[in-house]
Amino acid sequence: MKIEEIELFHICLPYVAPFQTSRWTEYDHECVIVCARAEGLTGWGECCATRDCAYSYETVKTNWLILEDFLIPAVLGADLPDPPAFETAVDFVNGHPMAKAGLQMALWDLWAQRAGVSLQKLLGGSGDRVRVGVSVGIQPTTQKLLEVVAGYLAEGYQRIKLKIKPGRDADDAAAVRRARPSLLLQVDANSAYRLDQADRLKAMDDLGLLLIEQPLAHDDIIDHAKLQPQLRTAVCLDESITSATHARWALELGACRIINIKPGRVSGMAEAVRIHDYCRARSVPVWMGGMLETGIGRAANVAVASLPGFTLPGDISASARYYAEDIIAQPFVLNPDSTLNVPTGPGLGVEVRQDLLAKVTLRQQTFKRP
Ligand code: OSB
Ligand code: MG
Repeated sequence: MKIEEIELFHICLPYVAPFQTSRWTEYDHECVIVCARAEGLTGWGECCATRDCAYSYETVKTNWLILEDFLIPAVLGADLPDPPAFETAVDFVNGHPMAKAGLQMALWDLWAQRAGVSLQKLLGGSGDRVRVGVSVGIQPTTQKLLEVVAGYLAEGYQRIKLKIKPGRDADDAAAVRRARPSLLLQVDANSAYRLDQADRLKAMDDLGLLLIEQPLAHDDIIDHAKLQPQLRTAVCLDESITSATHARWALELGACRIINIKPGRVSGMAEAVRIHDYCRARSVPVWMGGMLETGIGRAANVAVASLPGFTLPGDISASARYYAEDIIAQPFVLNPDSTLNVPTGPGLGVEVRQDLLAKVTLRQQTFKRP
């Protein structure tokens, strides 16, 4: 499959509500959307880096820069029949997994369309729905948190993730637990703690949490390996796992018992599947994380989450949880059983609303071979 043209869009889409974590607050979703053309087909992808670098060193602008200067020149005009061919073509670029993943996603859309199948089918996933939950940002007060959680439960979400930070952790989580004794509940610290603050995390050990996500630094598998044995609750790594090799290191060291997979964070769906396969062979549960994606990235995440090792509900909520208007024609809607439908059309199976895309685009550029 010869890649003939690539288009980039830097977009900004407002959220229905601000999203606060231990390290940053987001008011709108800036990201790079990738459009790739080959053999009369159009494929879409989304890079998941945010405007600032609190979650990862990558940003919207570094995504654009790495795509423009290195990744796009490496793939334009090249014959890329399958994911391994793409991975080989961009292997000379160290790091920048989110930039690579956005471009790879657009090519997966093309590969699946060319094969005449859905992305789910091409990946080997199954089932018509995936189980999902919702990630709840830090709220101004515990009272407000209880109200927000109650609102999501009323909408039908059956699993809640609370963002936490020192000072807004055990008390908040205990309040939610008291209100909902049997709720599937988990917390995410986004690297807000140090190992010498383990007592704050132990304070949540009796709350029946599914997991504690990324308590320590993004690049610190070693201290996570010292923390996990001190807790009964499973540690789940997010930021620390950027490849299947990191997953192996973390599991061999005992740094976690669960892994959050985000295709964007691990350089693309191909590596996401490798992490899934590695964990599944060892009976380590995985679940699909989220980066507040538009419908494009969401469609990819839903398809990957239909692989059999994704045994815990994902951070892939309905479009309306994020956006008043998503850039896809049919937004994702929550089913009463706390699931989202897996698209069945060819490729990603979503239709991009070009009118709305143009409206939210801050910068656009088309790349062709000179
Ligand atoms: O740490 O999982 C995270 C959003 C942006 C960046 C990092 C994270 C998150 C979320 C939201 O928790 C997940 C979602 O609903 O997309
Ligand atoms: Mg996380």
